[in-house]
Amino acid sequence: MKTFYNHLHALHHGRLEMFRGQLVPCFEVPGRVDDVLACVRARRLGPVQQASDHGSAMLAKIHSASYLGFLEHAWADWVALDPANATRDALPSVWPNHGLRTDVLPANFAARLGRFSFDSGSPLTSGTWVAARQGAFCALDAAHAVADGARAAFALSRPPGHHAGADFYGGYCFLNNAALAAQALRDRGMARVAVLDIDYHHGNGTQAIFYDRADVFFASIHGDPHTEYPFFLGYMDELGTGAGEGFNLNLPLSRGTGFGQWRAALELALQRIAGFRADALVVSLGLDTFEGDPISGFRLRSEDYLAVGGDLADAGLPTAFIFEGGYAVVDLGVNAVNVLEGFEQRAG
Ligand code: SP5
Ligand code: ZN
Repeated sequence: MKTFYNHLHALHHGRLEMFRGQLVPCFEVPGRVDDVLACVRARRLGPVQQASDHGSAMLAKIHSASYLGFLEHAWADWVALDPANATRDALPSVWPNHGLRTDVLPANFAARLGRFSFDSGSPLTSGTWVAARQGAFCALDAAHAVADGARAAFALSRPPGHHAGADFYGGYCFLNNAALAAQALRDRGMARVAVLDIDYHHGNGTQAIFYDRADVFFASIHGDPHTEYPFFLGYMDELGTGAGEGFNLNLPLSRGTGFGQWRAALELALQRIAGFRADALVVSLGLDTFEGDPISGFRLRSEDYLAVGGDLADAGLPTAFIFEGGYAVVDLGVNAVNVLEGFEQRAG
């Protein structure tokens, strides 16, 4: 399969994230994608190409104009707030929560950082907008490749996307690549699109974007939010709303879950996707379900990912793989390419 590689990803390079009262080195680092790219090449998965420019208007199909404007100018505004900010990444420290107003957009940039984010673990850097925008184009190209008849395509990019909503960032994510791919497939005439999120963390942004829609089914297998990030979404009783009721499926699993139980959840999700009669599948491919992941709690092993790819191929759908989380950098390439190779072997 073709890989659409974000050649600008390293322009987003956060240094420190807030964790329990301390600034700690970022887990979401450029080396993640470099390692996967090396494996894609070494194992000859297929051609690697840069994404074409789809223009910023495409992004507005998923994200609000005010959020996109905020992101585009964020770095300049951050430095304008204080020239010394040029040497440090932007992190929010105040949020319009708990009865505070979200209908006003203060001029102060620290306030706007909080208005458009939900955590302090996602540094915004000088190159974040350019890198995230190019990454969104990779996801759009992968969707178009699938719409043009490819059995599958891979968007290899960072920053990841599934925690980003229509007007907020967080969880290392700024633009929701999987949602953009799903929307592109809809726009290309696929009547029903399923998004299957297998990152360790619940895809709260993707769920929120499609929560009231019946044309995009969202399913997610993730660490139980009672104990795992992002904590405030991803429970089993979230079924969708309005026209979207019945088109959202959360399968939370306890910290410590191994492949047997995880795979049973995958089978359930795929059954529901088959029942939905999806025309195409978008996979939010996080590899932080790996036993060696430094910030996550499932126990999948490298060889398990070959079986995951095979199970996904058995769904029989044109599939766009969108790279998400995964922080065990040395194993990340092997694990990601195992999924993709497992898919290709079964797809024949
Ligand atoms: C895309 C994605 O996987 N985002 C995950 C965001 C998780 N952010 C909070 C992680 C807190 C990590 N702290 C772990 C410290 C271990 N000593
Ligand atoms: Zn994750």
